[in-house]
Amino acid sequence: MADLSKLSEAIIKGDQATAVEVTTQALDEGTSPETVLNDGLIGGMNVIGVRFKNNEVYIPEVLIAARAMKSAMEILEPKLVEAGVEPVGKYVMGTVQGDLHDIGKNLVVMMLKGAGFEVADIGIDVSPEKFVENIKSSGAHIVGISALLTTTMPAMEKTIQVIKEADANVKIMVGGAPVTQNYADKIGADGYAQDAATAVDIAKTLLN
Ligand code: B1M
Repeated sequence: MADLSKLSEAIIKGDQATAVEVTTQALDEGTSPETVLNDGLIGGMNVIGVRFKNNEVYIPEVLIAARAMKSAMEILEPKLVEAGVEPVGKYVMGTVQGDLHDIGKNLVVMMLKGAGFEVADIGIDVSPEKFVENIKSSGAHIVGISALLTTTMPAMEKTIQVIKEADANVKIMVGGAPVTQNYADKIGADGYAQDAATAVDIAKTLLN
């Protein structure tokens, strides 16, 4: 019988081969894809999220864990689709116009995926119009905007204005090193997170 705690442990350690092996074994034995996802993969990523937040692990460990998760997800995803498992929420994420930084954004995307969100990552230097287009085409519940430069923070405010004017029924989250809760409140965002693990907590709160 596949041991899903071994799968969580493999994600935490970033052990791709074991993650793939246990996922395959669990599915072959008839464990539901949802159980494999929740008890194995998401369980492991949650641990990494908490450790990252507490500075017990750093960016390389998170990236390695996310890589192991991605390999296991490649096997699991078709089974989840067959089983009709709904994502916990749909999320569109991009770096604001004029800004090319994406390392932090990518980490947030990985953690959101790890928590069961379906994420459309629309990249860097994203115009307000492209945000709106993608929110509408994906039916996203939440849009995330990342900025790393003080000079691109005003573009964040502009993006929020355009999204609101487009009447897109979506919650708006912002983040990135220069962004603060005060700034988020000032520009009318619904949520702010200072790191990737908190971003997942805030996103879950915004769904309710
Ligand atoms: Co740039 N850069 N950079 N840079 N760069 C900074 C940001 C800077 C602080 C360096 C410095 O001067 N000390 C400075 C900004 C100063 C300021 O605005 N006050 C700066 C500058 C000036 C520039 C250029 C203008 C340099 C130049 O060309 N003269 C230029 C701008 C280009 C542009 O964007 N138009 C530039 C270019 C670059 C590179 C391309 C070389 C490269 C980016 C590569 C890439 O991203 N693919 C780069 C890098 C790597 C950095 C530093 C060194 C590292 C940024 C990073 O990845 N951090 C950075 C200095 C530093 O931070 N030490 C710097 C790690 C990452 C995990 O953290 O992105 O904060 P972070 O993400 C965190 C949280 O903020 C949060 O979660 C993440 C994980 O915990 N988070 C969110 C992020 N997005 C979120 C969204 C959310 C929620 C949470 O919800 C939606």
